[in-house]
Amino acid sequence: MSKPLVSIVMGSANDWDVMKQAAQQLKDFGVSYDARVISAHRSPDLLFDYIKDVSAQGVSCFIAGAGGAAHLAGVIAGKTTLPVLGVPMPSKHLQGLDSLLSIVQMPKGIPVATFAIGDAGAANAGLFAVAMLAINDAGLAQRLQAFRKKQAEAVKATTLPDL
Ligand code: RP5
Repeated sequence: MSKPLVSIVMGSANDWDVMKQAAQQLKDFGVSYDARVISAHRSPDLLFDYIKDVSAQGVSCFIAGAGGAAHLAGVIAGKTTLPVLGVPMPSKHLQGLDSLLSIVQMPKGIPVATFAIGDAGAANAGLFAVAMLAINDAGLAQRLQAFRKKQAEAVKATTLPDL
């Protein structure tokens, strides 16, 4: 793939099943991305180096997926002024409520845009990144309009079964 416009980072390979929904949206819209596993607590040095490297390559934003204490998005946001989109992973014991509250409760001054728990949040983070990039890309904006139109048409064409 060409130089990434979006960076997708997740704390564990176990997050990929969810985070691939973000990657899929970007792929569908032809937006280049870099996706990788880097843990804020298991490999903090690697994370800091990566943020520097990928920022120098010209990414526009980060999508970070993490579960549990879920500090990955906040740590990335602390190291860059690029927008950071946080996706809470569904966790085993608290079903992702822990991840959601951790990511959404960033203290004032270092924002993380927080999405829904799981698949919908990951897909929407991808779509949100597309929307941000579409501000300066007329072709992308047109494809996003077409995507929305298709969704609206699908709703319009929906019928309910007879009783
Ligand atoms: C976080 O801890 C990851 O984002 C993952 O969601 C969670 C559990 O990690 P694993 O034990 O599944 O590798 O770092």
